[in-house]
Amino acid sequence: MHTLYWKPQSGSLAPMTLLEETGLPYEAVKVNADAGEHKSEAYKRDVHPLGLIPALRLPDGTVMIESAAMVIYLADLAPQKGLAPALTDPKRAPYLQWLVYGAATLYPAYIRLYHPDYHRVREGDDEAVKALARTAIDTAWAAVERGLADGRPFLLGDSASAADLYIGMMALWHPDPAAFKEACPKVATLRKAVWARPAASKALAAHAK
Ligand SMILES: N[C@@H](CCC(=O)N[C@@H](CS)C(=O)NCC(=O)O)C(=O)O
Repeated sequence: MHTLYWKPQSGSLAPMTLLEETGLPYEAVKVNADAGEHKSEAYKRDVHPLGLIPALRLPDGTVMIESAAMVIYLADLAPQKGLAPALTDPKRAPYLQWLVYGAATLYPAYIRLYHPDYHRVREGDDEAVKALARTAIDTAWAAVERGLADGRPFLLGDSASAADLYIGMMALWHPDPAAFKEACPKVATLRKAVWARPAASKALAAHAK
């Protein structure tokens, strides 16, 4: 059985979505982030060495960190669900590209926007950090929008993959939903399709609390 360490309104939405989509049995352990549980020595020792969420305990007891890695791992565990192109499928390359793009390009830009204090070198830096982050976020989304320019509903074509679920999570985090929908209508449509899925919507409802 897998165990997901999670909290509402966080990146644990992605692995929880995959757990729901794949139907793999799992236990969800809600981390009391308001009380700073994830910053405790015990949590850093036993769960996530950086004191972050999510973390996924595997059936053999080891713990996996990094949300995109969890998404790739879980999708591969349930090939019958069709959420991950096979290793030899030409779609495997763009699949991995968009997943890593989400993790390496979009996620850190959002962290800069919502936690400018993490990047503060001097008092008063926060507004500049946020402005640069907002530009980086919008530039990054424009590239995703271009990836859908041929009219495909999902990143790899006609059907949703785990990359859409991951990118669909990032699309929920934009600070200005109206501006986002106007600038990136195709991504907004993809986002709507992702969260209309019954399994995905269950994870989303848990994360809204
Ligand atoms: N690269 C990590 C990022 C994890 C991360 O930054 N999680 C945020 C929540 S979305 C967190 O735990 N923040 C708590 C904090 O910074 O104290 C991943 O993809 O799992």
